[in-house]
Amino acid sequence: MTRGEGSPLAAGAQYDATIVGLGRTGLACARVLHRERRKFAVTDSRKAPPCLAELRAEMPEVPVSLGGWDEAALGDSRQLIVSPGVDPEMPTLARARRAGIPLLGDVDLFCLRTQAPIVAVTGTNGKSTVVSLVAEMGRRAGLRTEAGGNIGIPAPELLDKPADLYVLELSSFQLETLHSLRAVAATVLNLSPDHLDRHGGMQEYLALKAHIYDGARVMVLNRDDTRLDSLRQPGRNALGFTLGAPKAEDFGIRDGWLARGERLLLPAAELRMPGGHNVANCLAALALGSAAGLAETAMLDALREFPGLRHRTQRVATHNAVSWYDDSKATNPAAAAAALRGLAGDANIVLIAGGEAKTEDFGELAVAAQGRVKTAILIGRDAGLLAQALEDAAPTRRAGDMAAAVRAAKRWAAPGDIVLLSPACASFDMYRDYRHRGDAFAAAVRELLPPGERG
Ligand code: UMA
Ligand code: ADP
Repeated sequence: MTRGEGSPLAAGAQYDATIVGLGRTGLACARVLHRERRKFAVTDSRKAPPCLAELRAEMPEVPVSLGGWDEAALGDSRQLIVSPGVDPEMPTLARARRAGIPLLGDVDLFCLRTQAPIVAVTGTNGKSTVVSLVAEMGRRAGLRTEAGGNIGIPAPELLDKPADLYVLELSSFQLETLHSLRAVAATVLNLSPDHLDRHGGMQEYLALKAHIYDGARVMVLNRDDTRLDSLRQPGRNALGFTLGAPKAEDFGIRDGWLARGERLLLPAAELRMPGGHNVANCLAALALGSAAGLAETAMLDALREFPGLRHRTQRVATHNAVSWYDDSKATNPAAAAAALRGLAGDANIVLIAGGEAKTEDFGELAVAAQGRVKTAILIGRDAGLLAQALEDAAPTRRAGDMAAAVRAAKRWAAPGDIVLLSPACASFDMYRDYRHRGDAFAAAVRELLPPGERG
């Protein structure tokens, strides 16, 4: 039976579950339940959710209710499987929970169906980089290794990819509905304000992130981020990482080398990914990998060769001794500040930033810009907010679009300088997403190069 748009779910049907949200996650959950011949329904507040056509083609008998949530139907389910984009605190779901109906997420659905060890990564910034690194380490160590979660592959899709090791990127949204994760190693990489519109405040945000450690065999801790101090749990297995000298079995830096305790492992200069923030990512990956039992030689080989991910402090051109970096994935001030601190060294930076601000607090960016940014070229809806925030830190200029920003950057950059797109803002005012923005930057940079060097 296929229900029409907006029609109520069948009353009294006693579903095993209702899937709330029909994006990529909802569809992945539906496929799992369908395969298991479970009786379930799907609902989405949107009239035309993204994965409706696939659901109807693959499982036409599944009841679908769209354009709002049908409370009676939700109440008729033994559990609700809530997509990350849906706030579990919204009144309908809060009422269902109060009525005793358990809410779980897609990651639970996955965890309850696999025995393979899981490495779990959360944090405000660096998640995708660390997840990709650990996955590469696992492969080098000869394990079938699959990565998924917030990185773009809903965890339930991983059930189709048998593996010896799974590496999951978990957002705070996914941690909100997670109960069954028992990771072999887990970490909160770092913490700075993000998604507070949904979570309310930093305390709530931190409390959610802390769930990643529930039942974890080894807690991997960032020893440098004091905002995470309260997460320590004396008596539990823990392994730390730091950009300072490491104590005991922790990972850190000694005399320019990545080190474990006193033991030198690899010169930081041999890493391909640029920036101190990426050194921290490598150390976190080493700690996670070793907690998961991966061979050290395999991990170090992976670190030596990993080029970094696209749109994360990725060098897209060097011309006239000016290096151009695409860091479009820096959608919050802490990420852009880390890129500035990580890349600057002795070089001056021409920063291109702006877009749709996720916060009004650009204090951390202003501090990082001081003494590093020779000029900031601002674009997008909240350019004014950034201009105000950076006022005392660096000269600022406005540009109408990315091409104009790149042309202006070329005028201001001298040999030895770096031009860095690190927006500190979301992209949706001008672009489909951060990839689209990064590609627009790279294309505009290519336009400025002599034809023979455009690649
Ligand atoms: N939505 C509705 N009504 C609904 C259901 C969803 O309006 O009934 C809206 C949500 O408000 C949201 C959008 O639809 O804006 C997508 O929500 P979804 O839960 O259907 O999302 P998916 O397409 O399944 O993608 C989700 C993650 N999206 C979110 O958390 C918003 C993806 O992370 C993730 O890659 C994917 O699952 C696989 O795990 C994206 C993201 O932006 C990249 N994550 C945030 C971030 O990285 O900062 C947390
Ligand atoms: P996430 O998946 O958490 O968004 P990514 O690995 O995609 O993280 O990196 C996003 C951006 O965050 C990068 O472009 C960079 O600006 C910044 N970043 C990366 N690693 C770190 C880190 N360890 N600390 C702070 N900022 C970082």
